[in-house]
Amino acid sequence: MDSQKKQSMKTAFLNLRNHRKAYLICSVGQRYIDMVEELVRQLDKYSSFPVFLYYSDGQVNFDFPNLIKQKFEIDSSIKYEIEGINPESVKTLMLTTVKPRACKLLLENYEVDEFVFLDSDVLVTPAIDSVFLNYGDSISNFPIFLRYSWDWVTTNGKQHVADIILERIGISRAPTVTSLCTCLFIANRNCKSFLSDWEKYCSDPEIIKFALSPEGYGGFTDESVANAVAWLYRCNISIPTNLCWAWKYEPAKYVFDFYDGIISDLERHTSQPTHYKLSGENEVPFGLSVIPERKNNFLGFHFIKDPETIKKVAEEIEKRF
Ligand SMILES: [Mn+2]
Repeated sequence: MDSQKKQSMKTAFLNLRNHRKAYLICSVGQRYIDMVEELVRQLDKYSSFPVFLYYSDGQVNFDFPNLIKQKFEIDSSIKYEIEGINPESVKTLMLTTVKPRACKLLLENYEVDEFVFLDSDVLVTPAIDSVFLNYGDSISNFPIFLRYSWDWVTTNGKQHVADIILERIGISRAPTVTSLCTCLFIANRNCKSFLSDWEKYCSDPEIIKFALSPEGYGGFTDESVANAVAWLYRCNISIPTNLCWAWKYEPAKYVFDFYDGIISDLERHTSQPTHYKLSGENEVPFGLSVIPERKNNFLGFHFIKDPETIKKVAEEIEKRF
């Protein structure tokens, strides 16, 4: 994209609505803090909105004009004594409260009205600002999350931790929402109560106890809780799976080869006909690697954690989007 065109698009965004917008990233531990340097560099290049990096247990060793660094403390004072359960495991689970807490702190401490949250292992394309444009006006009292390409909540034999949360809340699954991913979402000030509930159930001793018990499904993350709370709020909007799971460089090249018409052997996604799915070696198992039909809707890659691969994929995006 030439820089003049990019600048006029940015101006259009800024004039569109009077909301103060920002990106939010949250990294705990040096490995994750170092991992986001490339993502922050991309946002500096592709967006004019500020980027807030909430971090703990480490140092931020990079700077960008758009970057606001905010150190925060993990609440380690909470000590759940759960019989037969290692306190260290409880502590690890407490890290699942970090995402909603960073969101709340951002809204409480800065004049930000609306933000897009991105996981530390996300890389974006220049289309990332379109999330504000396409979904900002649709936020009511819950965040709008990226949807999974399949419905994980209904595909395991064991009782899912989300169901335990629903039992405690006293509601049943709502048919209106699909499985949601917490790696990318947009939220605003009207979502404060959702964010508090999300944080509360992440640190609920009964839920933690279940998650760590042999009967519990192991997938206890902030994501299980977010899905349960989404049912509580009857979330009925999601962002299509416009982020592609990848863990190597080759799938990223493959995606752009497809958009450039160099290859054409991608299959349509059966439940999302506007999307294609990667397969074989290019796929992150199982069925996670999905791309939208149109390149303009493609938001980036998720799940790449190796520093060298991150660099290579970011270069590929810069060259070929
Ligand atoms: Mn992630």
